[in-house]
Amino acid sequence: MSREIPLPRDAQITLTQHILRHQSERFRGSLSTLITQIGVAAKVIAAQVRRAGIIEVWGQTGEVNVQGEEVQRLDEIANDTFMSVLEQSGCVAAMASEEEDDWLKVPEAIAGEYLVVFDPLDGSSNIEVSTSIGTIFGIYACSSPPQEEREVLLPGREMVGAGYVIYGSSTVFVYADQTRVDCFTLDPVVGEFLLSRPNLRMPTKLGMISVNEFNEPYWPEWMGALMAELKERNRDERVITGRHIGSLVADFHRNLIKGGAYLYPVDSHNKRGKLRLLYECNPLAFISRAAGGSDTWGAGSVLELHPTSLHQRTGFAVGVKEAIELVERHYKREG
Ligand code: AFP
Repeated sequence: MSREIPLPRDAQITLTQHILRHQSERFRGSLSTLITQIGVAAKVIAAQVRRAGIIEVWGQTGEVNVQGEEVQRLDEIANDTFMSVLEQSGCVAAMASEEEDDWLKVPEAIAGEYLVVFDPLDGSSNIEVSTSIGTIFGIYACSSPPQEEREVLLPGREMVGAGYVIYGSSTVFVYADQTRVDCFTLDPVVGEFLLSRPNLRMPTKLGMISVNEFNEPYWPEWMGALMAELKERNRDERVITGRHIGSLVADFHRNLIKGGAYLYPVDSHNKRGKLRLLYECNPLAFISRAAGGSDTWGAGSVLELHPTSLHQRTGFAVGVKEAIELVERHYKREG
């Protein structure tokens, strides 16, 4: 007599199995392969990060990237790894990287049907001090391979999925489609990402704020007023604490799990904002919203902005809904 095979416990479900099980009919097939391939790139990068300090990946290459920042060796390794895995995946038509001046077109013979935008190594100034860093990515479906830059400059709301990888005390892979966010942890023994936090939801209670407070002299007035209002909540009892790593992706991950908000407004030193719309803000805004959180550039979601250049920057706040509403209220009053 036959019997049904019992479903494995959640903790034993691999990234590939999970993606195949939850993929909507519309994107079945190639998108699952793409996400699996991003998982492969993440494992290769994680292996390099883990050995930083032992193998020669610390330090700068001597080059300056399109953002005007010193390129770290690990930045370059992560970028090359990500680009080569995406190109060879057969799922990608074009890509844009924070580390590259221009967008890249995949040769037609091996091109697929997705556009991927990514920051290969966010928080790279933390590499040498062994603090969490990560890769952020956003995925768009393209009906035909992009031929011109304007076809790559898509608003974030058109993404079909987004995610990030954190190389921290463990390596985690977070992936979101419009409906759910799941977190996988790399089991270094078996070399697989296993489902560790299914259907992640952002807490509704605000418990922490991530902001570089030493930017205060450059802040617009509304930012000072917002911070004062938040600090006032602690008068009788500490209900909010400050947590800021300086690795947006790691700060976001902690806020997603524990209930917090990350703030980086436009200021007098960063007149157009510091964070990059395509590679950092859009994917994290997408994930935040899929998890029940929110985001804003000041008066609306960054996902609604129509990018005009690849390396466009923006003011950004992301996290618990209540905090984002407060940001928008202050921005409106004084912005
Ligand atoms: P890097 O990848 O160049 O280290 O940039 C990191 C980042 O974009 C973001 O992850 C941080 O939260 C932010 O910069 C920190 O910038 P400040 O030093 O201006 O606070």
